[in-house]
Amino acid sequence: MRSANLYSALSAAFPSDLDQVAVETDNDLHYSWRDLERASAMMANLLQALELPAGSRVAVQVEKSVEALMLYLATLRCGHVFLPLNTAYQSGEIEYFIGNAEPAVVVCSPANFGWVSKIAFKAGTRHVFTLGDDRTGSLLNRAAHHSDQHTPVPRQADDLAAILYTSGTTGRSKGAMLTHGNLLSNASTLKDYWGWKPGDVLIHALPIFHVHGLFVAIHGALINGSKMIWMSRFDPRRVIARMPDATVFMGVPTLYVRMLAEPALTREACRNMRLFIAGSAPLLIETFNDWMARTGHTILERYGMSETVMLTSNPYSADERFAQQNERRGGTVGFPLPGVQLRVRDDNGTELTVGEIGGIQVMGPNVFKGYWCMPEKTAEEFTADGFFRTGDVGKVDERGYVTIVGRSKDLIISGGYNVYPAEIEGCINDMQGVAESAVVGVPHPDFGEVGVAVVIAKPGARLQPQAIIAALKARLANFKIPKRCHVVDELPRNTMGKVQKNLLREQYRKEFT
Ligand code: MLC
Ligand code: AMP
Repeated sequence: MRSANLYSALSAAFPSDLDQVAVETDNDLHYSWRDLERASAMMANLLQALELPAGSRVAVQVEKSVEALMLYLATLRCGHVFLPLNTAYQSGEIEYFIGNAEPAVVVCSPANFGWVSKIAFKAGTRHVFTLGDDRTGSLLNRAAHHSDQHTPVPRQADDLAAILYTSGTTGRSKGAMLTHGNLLSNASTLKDYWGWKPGDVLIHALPIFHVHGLFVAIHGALINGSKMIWMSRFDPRRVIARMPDATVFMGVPTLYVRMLAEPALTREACRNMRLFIAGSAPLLIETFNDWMARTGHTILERYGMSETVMLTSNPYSADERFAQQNERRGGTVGFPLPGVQLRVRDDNGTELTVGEIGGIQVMGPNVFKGYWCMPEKTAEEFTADGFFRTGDVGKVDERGYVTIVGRSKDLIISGGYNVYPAEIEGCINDMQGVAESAVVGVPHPDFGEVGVAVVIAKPGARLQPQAIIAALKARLANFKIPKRCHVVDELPRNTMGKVQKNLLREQYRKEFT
């Protein structure tokens, strides 16, 4: 049978002249397609020399660098499973991921080797390498001894390519298992749907440990043989300054909000740009309209998840003949992508009709294989007829545009990162003197939404909000920390005794606006 290794499909699209620039970094390094091919081959040979069982996990928590991208490609090449981890995760979080995924290899930043290797060795991982964002680390040192030729290991479409951890509404994070087939089908669909063409250049300013930066952006460029202008971190001024050299940009709404605050964002600055894509969090209609007024460009909003990669998108087509079809509508996430079935159901599972609001369910070649080692959780999230329950609440209008109106999952999306109140509440409730807590999301001008913690003290205990925040900072990734904490006497409850988070959200709605 023909191999479905994702790397083979991506590299087949590399330009015939492998000496062209594939990635240009913000510190002026130029990597050719040949560099990507060779260096990822060397890393793949290193991984293969470790003689790991098929499907071994390679867990990676490193700063953004082109070498980290090569490590992803190397993992695909040798048929192992890539497990990217947010650089903000702290030791308790990393301990959980490593314990749950049992990776055979862990790669971390040189500065974190001490504590990460301790966790990894304790969990039974035998190989821990380091990789810095300045082309240093034991991974590169070791890979340098290996051949720069490597044939991708044959994989079937159903074989795992990556595991992305996504937090649960209750309990701990779940590892979404994505296959070579999931990722390739989505990348191919988006290449056509977004009209990728020769000469496109992508500005890549997102982190590479989540779906948006790792799959949507990187696969998009690679499968089109397009150059990437690679920014180690998002800086609105630098992105605007590079727009004349680029054609495509992808970002979470916060990035658009921050660029709008820059006077340098003008029609002239965007003159060569073809497409601005937004997703991962709701794009406010004001941002959509302001962007159009300032730049003359209509942001294309799309919707996806770790479990499904991309599900829906506003249309790209610039073909006048499809005027009805090609309008990008602010406030909507567009149409289900080709091959994706999307339906809206009420709580009893009854299919809803046009305009009715309910739970969004999806099916398609992009939908993941399940949660790593959690068959019960997986079963819970799928309907009897095989649709995945997204946990998003929405509606479909008469023309087929999908709008997301909310979430049935208790989730805050802050600057494009997901924060699960249950996890934060658990940490606060463990603190001395705390009787109970509730964390709710409230509007924020920069991050879209941020968490606010509302805490009740045990009788006789005195709690300081700042001390609670400081204690959380020591345990959790920084983006999860509530931006404010209130110590109160009681929480609003319904007749069943359940905390009414909607009332808290209302009460603190204006904290930041
Ligand atoms: C940083 N901070 C945040 C935050 N990012 N707080 C809340 N939410 C966030 N997203 C806080 C830090 O804790 C710190 O606080 C302060 O801001 C400065 O930190 P920083 O690291 O310097 O921030 P900055 O570089 O400005 O980062 C902001 C950002 C970043 C918006 C550029 O968050 C980002 O890159 N977001 C993109 C996330 C993303 O890629 N999501 C895709 C998920 S995939 P303090 O108090 O310590 O100073 C997905 C599926 C799909 O959802 O559909 O795409
Ligand atoms: P993640 O688990 O990080 O993959 O986040 C996926 C979630 O992000 C989805 O379930 C949605 O709630 C949200 N999301 C992604 N894109 C959009 C969008 N364009 N509009 C609103 N919410 C979005």
